[in-house]
Order: sequence, then C-alpha cells, then structure tokens
Amino acid sequence: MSNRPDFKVVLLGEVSVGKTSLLRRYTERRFEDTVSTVGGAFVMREWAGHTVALWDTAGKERFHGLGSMFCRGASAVLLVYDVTSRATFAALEERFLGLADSADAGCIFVLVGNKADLLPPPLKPPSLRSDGSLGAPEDAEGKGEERRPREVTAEDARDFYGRILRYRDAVAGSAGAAGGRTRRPAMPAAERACFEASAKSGRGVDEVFEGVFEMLAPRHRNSCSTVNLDGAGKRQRGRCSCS
Ligand SMILES: Nc1nc2c(ncn2[C@@H]2O[C@H](COP(=O)(O)OP(=O)(O)OP(=O)(O)O)[C@@H](O)[C@H]2O)c(=O)[nH]1
Ligand SMILES: [Mg+2]
Repeated sequence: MSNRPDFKVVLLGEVSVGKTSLLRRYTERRFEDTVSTVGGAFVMREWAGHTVALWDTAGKERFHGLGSMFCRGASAVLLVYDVTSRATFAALEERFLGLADSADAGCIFVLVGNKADLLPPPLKPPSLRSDGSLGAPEDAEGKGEERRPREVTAEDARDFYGRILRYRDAVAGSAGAAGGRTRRPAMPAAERACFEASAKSGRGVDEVFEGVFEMLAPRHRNSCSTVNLDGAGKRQRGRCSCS
C-alpha cells in the first residue's frame, strides 16, 4: 500500500452522531462501544487500486480548530448527522460546513444520516381476522428495539445539499476574486450525495464509502498526466502510474 493517499476523506459532525462507529463498521465490519474521539485519527484503505486516507474527527467544540486543519486538501467530506436529532443536522450548517473551507476546491460533499436503525419500522399491512375484520397494523420488524421518531427527512437533506453547493460556489468565487480561481469538477447530484445508514446494523454503510470512492476515482484518473492505457487505448481501472 502506498503511504501517499490518492484521496483524503474526512468525516465531520456533532458529538455522538456515530462518525467513529461508521468508520469502524466500514473498516473493521463491527459495531461496539466507542469513546468520544479526541482530536482526530486516520486509517488507510485500499480500494480498487487507490489508497484512501479516512479521517475521523472529534465532534466536541473544543476540537473544531483541528477539524478545519484535518480538512486541508480533502477530496471528500462526509457531513454526518443523526436522523433522529434535528439539532445534529442544524449543527452541520451552523458549525461544521465552514470547517471544510480548507478542503480542495473540487471537494465532494456527502450527507450521511446515521442511526437509521432507530427509526420506527414500516408497518405490516393489517391482518385479516377469522371473522373477516381487519386487525391492527403491526411493526414489520424489530419488536422491542429502541425506536425514536425521525427528525430529519430525505427532503431536508436534499435541500441542505443544494445550499452546500451554493455555499461552495460562493467560497470558490471569493477565492477567484483573490486570484486563486481553479477549474472545479462538476459536483454529484443530490441523489448520489445524500445517504442514510446505520453503523449499528451495517445497513447502507458500504454504499456511503464506496459511493464516495466511485465518485472520486475518475477525478484521480483525470488528474494524472500518465494514465495506464491498455493496448486498445482504454483507461484501465487500477493504480495510476503517478502514485
Ligand atoms: N442505535 C445506533 N447507535 C449508534 C449508531 N452509531 C453510533 N451509535 C452510538 O452513538 C454513540 C456515539 O457513537 P460514536 O461513533 O462514538 O460517535 P462520534 O460521532 O464518533 O462521536 P465523537 O467522537 O464524540 O464526535 C455510541 O454510543 C454508539 O454506540 C447507530 O447507527 N445506531
Ligand atoms: Mg468519534
């Protein structure tokens, strides 16, 4: 594995939204008790011939200065919230998005609504009683599990994503005015950038990380001046010769 990552991916978000748990679920395939992160830490992963540095950061306010430092040169930022806590979602816009001003100009932003396992399960259709009347609808799954009402909808996430894109345009505009304008790759559409997942059950977690890597991979290939070409002149999937 190369010690120079092709991509730097940073997780940001409020205390206890599950950043460490998501990372652990993805990299170690397990969910267990965590302690609140101090400062930040990274793990390196190989994915389809690319080396990715995954940065976990602390949600505690006293570490926010470090969050901004960890975002320097980031290719992707995962803004993580708890789908059952409006406050954690609001904090992304109020406090965390600005920390990512130091990320790459073309940095991809992704929203991750974690703890989806806590949402009330879909109702099973009511059962037909022997006398022909309908019984009460029942939970389809997970009886006895802890449940909390949803406080952030998929539409809230898509709206916020739209605001992120406008904010990033404004940041790029002011960098341009200061003489630092660079050509930015197109940002992914909201459908590809807004996820819900559960670090506890594992549901949706691979989709988040691998969805991000898939969005980043073509950018890395395009940014290499020496791309591996096969005999037919097609781009190969794999490590660029530059790394
Ligand atoms: N039900 C449920 N609990 C979760 C999930 N993810 C994390 N938790 C719990 O939420 C708490 C906080 O998880 P962490 O992963 O430490 O949260 P964090 O965002 O890293 O927190 P900081 O490091 O303090 O910023 C722990 O008690 C986890 O067990 C999830 O998907 N579902
Ligand atoms: Mg943590």
